[in-house]
Amino acid sequence: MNRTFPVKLLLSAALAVVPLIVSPGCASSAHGSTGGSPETASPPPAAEAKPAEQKSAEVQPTADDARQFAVRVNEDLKRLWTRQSTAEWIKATYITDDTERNAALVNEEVMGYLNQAIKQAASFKGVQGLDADTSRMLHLLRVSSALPAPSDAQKRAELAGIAAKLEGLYGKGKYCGKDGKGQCRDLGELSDVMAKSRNYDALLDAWTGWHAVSQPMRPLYQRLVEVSNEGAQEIGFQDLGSLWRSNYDMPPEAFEKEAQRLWGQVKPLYDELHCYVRARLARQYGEDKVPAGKAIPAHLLGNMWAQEWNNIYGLVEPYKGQPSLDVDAELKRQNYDAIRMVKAGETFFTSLGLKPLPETFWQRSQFTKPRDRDVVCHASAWDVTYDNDLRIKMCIKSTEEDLVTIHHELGHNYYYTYYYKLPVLFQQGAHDGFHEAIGDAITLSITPGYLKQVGLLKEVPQGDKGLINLQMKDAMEKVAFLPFGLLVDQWRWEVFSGRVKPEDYNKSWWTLREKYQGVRAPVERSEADFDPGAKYHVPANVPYTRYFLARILQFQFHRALCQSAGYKGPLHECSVYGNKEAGKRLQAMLEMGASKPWPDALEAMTGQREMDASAILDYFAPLRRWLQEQNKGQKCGW
Ligand code: X8Z
Ligand code: ZN
Repeated sequence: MNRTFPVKLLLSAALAVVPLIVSPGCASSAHGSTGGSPETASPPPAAEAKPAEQKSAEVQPTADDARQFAVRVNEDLKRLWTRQSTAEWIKATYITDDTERNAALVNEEVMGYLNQAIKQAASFKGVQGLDADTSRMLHLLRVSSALPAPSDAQKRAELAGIAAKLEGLYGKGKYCGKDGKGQCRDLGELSDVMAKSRNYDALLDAWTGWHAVSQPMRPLYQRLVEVSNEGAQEIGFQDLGSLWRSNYDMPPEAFEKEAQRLWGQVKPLYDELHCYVRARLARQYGEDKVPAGKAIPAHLLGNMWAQEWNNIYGLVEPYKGQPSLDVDAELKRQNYDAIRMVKAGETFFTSLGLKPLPETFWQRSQFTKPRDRDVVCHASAWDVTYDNDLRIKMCIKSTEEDLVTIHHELGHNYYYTYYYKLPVLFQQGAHDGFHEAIGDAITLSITPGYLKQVGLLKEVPQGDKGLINLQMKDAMEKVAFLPFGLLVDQWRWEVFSGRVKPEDYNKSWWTLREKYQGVRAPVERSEADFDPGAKYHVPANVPYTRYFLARILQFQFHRALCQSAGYKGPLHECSVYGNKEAGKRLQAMLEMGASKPWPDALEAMTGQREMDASAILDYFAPLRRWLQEQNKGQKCGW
């Protein structure tokens, strides 16, 4: 296996290396996500690389060469990724042609660097005596970009430009009425309609209006697929989907099976919820609009993508006359503003003994939507300099949904703050699903008892009826999401592999939405539409399976935190608020970052080495029994 290679070239190239580009993504380190973000660095200029090549002799690389190479790459990447996420931050908080071009240029540079560095790293394959850290860093380097570019400079520039444009189209997206002459509404306003309106036609109008925003993305996306696939192939992957699936410390084929195994565990619970909710929607909108035995029209579930259904809890509430679970109303009544909501989130983390957020977090974050410019409102968390420069970027509204999202984002920030001293290649979650699960695991401790304590609920629901109401509300958020969490990348994996061709992009999207979620397009769609692009993570190129994994992992984490707090009761009643032992357990995992394969991190936290849906199933056991009763005699399924 030992191959010879020009050591001097490799090292001098590394020295000359320019930055990479990574995307700050929604969460984990900028490079984890998009194309739009941190991804590239320009390759070492030929003029600098050449002389080294001429001088160097072909020698066998040693483990020490590999170690030095990894050290250098970490240094380069820290510099490059910082430049990248700085440009990305500016762009996301001020979308203009200039900030887009600026970000694209940095991304181009980062992509160039990565392409070169990864190829160089391949020369260490088979080197004897590599230490575990170095070997892991070389692996992480190879899978570090969600949008790899080919070495062709023109294509790299094209790809960076496309990525920036796609995210910009999403961020600037507005619907100005059917004739284009009405009042223009952005995603936030249209989402309010989806959440609050119970008028079939008003919902349909908001849904179709937003889904028109993504039509112009289609040719750009098609090209993004072609060029990034080429980039992935250059560094040895079959296609970009295979690169994404190689990020889980197991072969990509095994990961595909793993995701299906977990889905198989939770699908029966989802099916029961779907059946019950459909029957309630039929009562609201009529059997003709929501027929039994058929998929549910996608615009009736309170959310633009029908991914979480908690906004229509009022339509499905099992028992009327129980104490209200309406946190929105209390937030409004008590004039909670954005800062107060974020402070409430921080308080939960510090109650576990974790440190407060740095002062700069409060100075540099974007908490609310600026009135004077376009921004990317999709929530995200950042460490811009990979050095504890924590921020969130949100357009906070005083709703329970945003309170939950704040905890989610702070979970990312707490990961960052506990691993920022590691080399940048280790500044990631154990896998990306871990990163997404931290804040959510914390929100599982936001029980009615806790909410009452902080004055956001007047009364804690009691007895069986209270419990079922509460579980229904949670399930409408957590369980409803599962199939959506899985299908977004099922679609992209097929697109990247070429199994789905551009002429079938939209059709295949709806096939998967129906298959997994049991929802259908509310109006006829065609290949003039590009409905996947109406979901942020597609134009922003952020892999999505992480959220599916996180929905399962967060319950596993919650169970482990409760155990370390010495809690013995039913999982759904546990809150670790204020428990320092739980905090220590959490911190131990956060500090590991990506320095070890994820089963090691999972074991440190939970004692288990496998992802396991039994915790989410345990948690919802009372509701599941209740749903089975309710659904008796119903024509479930679709
Ligand atoms: O994108 C996010 C976070 C940022 S990582 C707000 N989430 C997914 C989504 O909004 O679609 C959190 C839940 C799923
Ligand atoms: Zn996130």
